[in-house]
Amino acid sequence: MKEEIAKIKENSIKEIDTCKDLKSLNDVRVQYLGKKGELTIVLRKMGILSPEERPVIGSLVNEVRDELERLIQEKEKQLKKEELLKKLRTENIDVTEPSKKTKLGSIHPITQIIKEVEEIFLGMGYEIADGPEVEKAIYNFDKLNTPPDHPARDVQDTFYISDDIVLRSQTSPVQARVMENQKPPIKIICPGAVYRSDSVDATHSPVFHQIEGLVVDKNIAMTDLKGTLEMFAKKCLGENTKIRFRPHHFPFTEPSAEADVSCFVCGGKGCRVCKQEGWIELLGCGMVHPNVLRNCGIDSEIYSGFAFGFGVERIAMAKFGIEDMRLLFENDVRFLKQF
Ligand code: 2NM
Repeated sequence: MKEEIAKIKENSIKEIDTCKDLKSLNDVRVQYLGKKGELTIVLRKMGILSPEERPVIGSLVNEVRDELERLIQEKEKQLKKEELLKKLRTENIDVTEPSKKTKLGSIHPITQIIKEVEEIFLGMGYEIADGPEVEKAIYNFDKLNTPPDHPARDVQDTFYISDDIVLRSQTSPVQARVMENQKPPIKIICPGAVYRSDSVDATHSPVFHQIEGLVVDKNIAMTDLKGTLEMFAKKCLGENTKIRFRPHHFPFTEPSAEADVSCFVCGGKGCRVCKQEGWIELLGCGMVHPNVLRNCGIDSEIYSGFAFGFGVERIAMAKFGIEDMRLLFENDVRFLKQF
């Protein structure tokens, strides 16, 4: 058996030495040291030996196995090194080759408008506030002077999560929360997504974006509202922009108005964008209803406020000349990269 082991040792050492790559080295390892390898088989045959011979042969096999493992490891190191050197010699990299152009994305037109409006109001000393899109009906409606029988609260118009939780239909619940938690003076704008149960068409989407503004302080009057909105319209749409107010109704403001701006495309002469009107409807606004102030813990005898709100999609469509609102939500890169 000793001779058998010596033969195995001699042969395997030769074979390890002549290996040219890692694959054949592994084959040699399996052939001698594997489960059915030649050296392993010798160990299995130890049963036929006398008790005196067993430890002698056993330690001899172990010695040979250790030796082979060491040689294989060494050879493996050497082969890996050779492989690397070969790669370095043959695979040269042309560092002067131009790289693939990284395609930069662009800011979504809705985000662009929101950022632009934020900058304008930050410049006038406003802060930006946000809050939950899944909102308590109390904040979305009741505190905003919109009673339970108001048509806006119908399931036809608002998405209900449960009887008293809705997807906010406006960003004013954020403002109700700020009024509850902060003492006047309050000067905030609230941009964000809002939800209404509308069917999709060129001018409607069940999710769209709004920016609402709120100012509450002592002696806030309608003139402050008009001056603020005029300033905003000029900064946003051009210094020559004119603004006009029409009476309107909202539950949360009294008096309420809608504001139009002179068409920033034709300057008021009439064109496709303003549908020959010369004016474009910009936003809704008004003096915060005393009930709203009271509902939010503000003394309406001491404080007054104005608020306004508009849809971002409508502004983006007018400004960028987009005729179908659906384009703003489909996120087709060919569309988006135009802006
Ligand atoms: C609008 C139009 C008019 C509004 C009112 C309030 C609050 F919280 F003070 F009651 N926030 N926003 C408001 C007023 C919003 O959007 C067309």
